[in-house]
This record gives sequence, C-alpha cells and structure tokens, in this order.
Amino acid sequence: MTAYDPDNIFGKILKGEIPSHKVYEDDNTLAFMDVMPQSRGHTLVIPKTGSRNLFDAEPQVLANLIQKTQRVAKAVMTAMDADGLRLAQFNEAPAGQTVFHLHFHIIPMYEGVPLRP
Ligand code: DGP
Repeated sequence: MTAYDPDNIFGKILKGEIPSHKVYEDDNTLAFMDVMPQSRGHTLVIPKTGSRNLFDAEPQVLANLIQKTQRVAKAVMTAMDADGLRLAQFNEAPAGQTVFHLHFHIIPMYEGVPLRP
C-alpha cells in the first residue's frame, strides 16, 4: 500500500498551512467541519498521527479515534438537534477515499431530509 504523505490536505490542516473550522481538539485528535458537507453539521475527526487509513493505523490510534469520535458525535447530535447520525470511513480511492489521512465522517441526519450528493 502507498505510504502516508504528510502533505495531504488534512496533514496541512494539522500543520496550520490550511485553515479549518475546528470543533474539537486535544493532544491526539482534531475535529473540524467538512468543506463539502453532505448534511448540516457534517464533521470530520482525524488523528494527529500520520495514518493513511484503517490499514496502517496503530491499534491505540484507532482506539483513541473511535472514543473521540463518539464524544464529538454526541456533541454534534445535541448542537445540531439531529434525528440520527451516520458514521462513515473510506479506505483507498476505489472505496471513495479522496484525502489520504485517516478520518471518520460524522454526518448528522434529519427526518425527511436526504443527504446532499
Ligand atoms: P473522503 O472521501 O472520505 O476522503 O473525504 C474527504 C472529505 O474531506 C470530503 O468530504 C471533503 C473534505 N475536504 C476536502 N478538502 C477539504 C479541506 O480543505 N478542508 C475541509 N475542512 N474538508 C475538506
């Protein structure tokens, strides 16, 4: 598999080279708004370590990431007054991954409102 490239878009956000709308940050994790939201409140959660996707992530990175994702997801549900929530994660281009830094999509869902394409 291709190695992690620290100059991917999320790597640049972590380095402060690209701005983002941050909603949560700690020593290991950053959450920020998606610039192409599929629904109101679409948020991305990433580890601060360089993992390309699920396949090369260390177990402790994954464990921390899912715990922080749960925390952010609950906050997003409350803040957005959402009716449900999708959690999505893609690995490699054929699966839909476009930014090659591990991330979870937190996609709030609203009764009767379809996702944007
Ligand atoms: P994926 O297809 O799973 O790799 O999702 C990548 C997501 O990243 C996609 O929903 C759009 C979002 N995205 C791309 N470029 C930027 C950016 O510069 N800033 C932010 N906040 N999100 C971005």
